Amino acid sequence: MTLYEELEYRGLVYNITDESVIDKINGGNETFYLGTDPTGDSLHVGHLLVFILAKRLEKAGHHPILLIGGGTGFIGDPKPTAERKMLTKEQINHNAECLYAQVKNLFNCEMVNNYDWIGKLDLITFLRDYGKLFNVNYMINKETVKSRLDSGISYTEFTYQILQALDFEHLFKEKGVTLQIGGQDQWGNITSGLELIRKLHGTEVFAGGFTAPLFMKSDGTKFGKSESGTVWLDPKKTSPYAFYQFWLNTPDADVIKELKQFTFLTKEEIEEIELSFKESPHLRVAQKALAKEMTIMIHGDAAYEQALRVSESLFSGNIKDLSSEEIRMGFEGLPTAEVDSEIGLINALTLVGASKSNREARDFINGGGVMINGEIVKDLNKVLTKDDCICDNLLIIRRGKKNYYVIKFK
Ligand code: 485
Repeated sequence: MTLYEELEYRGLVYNITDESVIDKINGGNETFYLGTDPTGDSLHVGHLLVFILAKRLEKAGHHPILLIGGGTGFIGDPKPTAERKMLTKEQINHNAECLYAQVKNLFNCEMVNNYDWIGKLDLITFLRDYGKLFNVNYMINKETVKSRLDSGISYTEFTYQILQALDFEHLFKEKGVTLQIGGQDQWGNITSGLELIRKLHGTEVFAGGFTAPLFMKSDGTKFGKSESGTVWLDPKKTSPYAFYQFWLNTPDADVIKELKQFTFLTKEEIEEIELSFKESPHLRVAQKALAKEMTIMIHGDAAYEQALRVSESLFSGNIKDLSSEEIRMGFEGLPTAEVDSEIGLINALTLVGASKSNREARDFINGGGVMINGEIVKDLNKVLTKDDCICDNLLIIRRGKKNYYVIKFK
């Protein structure tokens, strides 16, 4: 397989600007870039595919440059729905610093910040040297602009594509960048850059664009959200355990596709997993492999071992051996009730939603289906106090095989 064929097999190709991109990719010695705007203080799993594409290109001998949009972040890439909220200078700088540190861990490559050149550009130069090269009709026909014409788009966001074009041309000139990669939503911005390069450097030079698909789950919902919201790469925002669980919960219909797209497992390894997965899907070998690869890739071996241990303890109900930190991780986002100093077990079950009524709570307790911190409790008069807490001010109730609840003392 050539590199390009491999990328196609992986499901990482959405579009390329022309056929010559294939030869250049297979040639393996181009300098390419990808950009991200500091709209938040962490990347999330929705960003990952393009970074993984970048890693694959790097492994094959290409040279990556990562651009942080410290300049474009002031403007905002138009979203299909509505105008973006403007961020303050402090927010942008803070986010840019966070992204910088995060990406450095994830992907060790040269990084640039487009504030360094966009920030220096004065209005007259911008309009004379660049604005003159962009035709408004051409700009309006970009999907990102066209889709906003009815609802309205500010002049500011309308200009965004020129700024990204200017970046591509700048990096082409200064760093020999010939290829820009991005998600499929970046197509218009990438092709604007190619236009500019051709206008300023002629049509004989090589420059190309490559987009990766945006990820949609087979049920049509957006990828990258779990029940408790966006899945971040920052372990302070999404614990490694929650991250692990996100991948572990991948639907059967998506899991093989995701193994190809997101992991560096070989074709043979994936085929082997697929075979045993199809034989007995309930064992979830494919999900386990995906969750393992991704957790190790982003958080490292130790975090994976820990996520696995927490998952297994929760599954078996044996939570006594977990550390306070692991308990917090494992129970983050579960139904929680806050109580003052003490509460009867029956009331606690109803309060936290483990039972619909006190009567049902009694039945659950009598039937031996209620555990506190991993131990069955059959005492209907049991009163929960701070002394029952398993870590600091938390205690864990389990009802039935899989339902966990948290009681938190104030
Ligand atoms: O020169 C550039 C300046 C800014 C950008 C790219 C090149 C950022 C780009 N306009 C953008 O908005 N990217 C998104 C972001 O930053 O969150 C996402 C894309 C996604 C994928 C990802 O960045 O929506 O498709 O490219 C890396």
